[in-house]
Amino acid sequence: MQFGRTTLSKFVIEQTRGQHSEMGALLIDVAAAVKTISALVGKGALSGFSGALDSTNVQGEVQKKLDVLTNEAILRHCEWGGQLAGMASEEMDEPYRIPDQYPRGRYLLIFDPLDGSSNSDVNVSVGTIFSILQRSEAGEAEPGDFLQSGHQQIAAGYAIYGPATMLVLSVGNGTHGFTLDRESGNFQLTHPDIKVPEDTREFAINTSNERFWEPPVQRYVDECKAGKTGVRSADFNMRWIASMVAEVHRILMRGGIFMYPKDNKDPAKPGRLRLMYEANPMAMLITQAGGVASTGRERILDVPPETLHQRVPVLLGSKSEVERVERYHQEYD
Ligand code: AFP
Repeated sequence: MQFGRTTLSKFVIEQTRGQHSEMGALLIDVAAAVKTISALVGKGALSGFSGALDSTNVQGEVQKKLDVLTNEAILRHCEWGGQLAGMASEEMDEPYRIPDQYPRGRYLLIFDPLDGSSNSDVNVSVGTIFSILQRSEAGEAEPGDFLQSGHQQIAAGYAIYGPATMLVLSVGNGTHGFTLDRESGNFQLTHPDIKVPEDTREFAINTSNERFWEPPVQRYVDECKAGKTGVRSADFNMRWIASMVAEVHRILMRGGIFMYPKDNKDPAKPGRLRLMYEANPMAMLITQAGGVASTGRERILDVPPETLHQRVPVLLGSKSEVERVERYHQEYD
């Protein structure tokens, strides 16, 4: 089927025709930024950009050179098109103001330019996560415009820079996967209408935090580890890649449950992952694929944002397992 595959551009133009056609052009610019980032991270140590800077981001995390470079790549690819009222990123304390020489639109692009970047120096898959919201009219975004719940997302997606570079996207009509054909430079539709298997025997959690978990999470993981000898009467497998994009991608491909729960390691932090540019976009993709995304006590997409960089507990993946953990939280509370 040499010429029969759908490209991302064709898909996006067809899916956004009409009310959101301008967003279609924005998504094509995001895909162009992803290609730039793919080429950069694909060079590994040859890029000359390995290692850390002596700067920290708003999270207080040491910034990698690639964090800053990939952030710049997205800003440059997307600021000029006239679709955006503003942008926000994990790597920027405040929202980015569209330069005056460019027209402004009504969309808001929020992103984590290089998720899993602590893995970039050890050649493990990393990714870019993005979310698109809109404001009522075109113009300069106010900080408050970004604080919309996950249900308000018009589109969400991620790129995964693995053996293949893929872009997984939802515009509210299912979740679809595209693979970068490096010869043509096109993203080709390879995984239309992805569905998360409702059941799974695979869980992902950083068990080094076990002593800090709340009892319902402890109960769930203990039962998985007990396998056939315990109440689940089935053996489980465990994965932890420490790159959320890679975990979510695996779950979209074959099912599973990913957990970064609330823990009392740092009581000031209600979780590690950020609501606006990690949890919300991933929750849209998982939900559109028939999975569930929860804090354990409420669905991620319902969480009302209070601050741009707020953190939230995340449990997401196969419906039956996430709902089991939610039930354990209800029984505990
Ligand atoms: P970095 O972007 O700092 O590497 O963090 C990645 C991440 O936000 C998410 O992608 C992983 O699931 C999670 O952190 C890994 O956290 P631990 O390092 O505590 O396992």
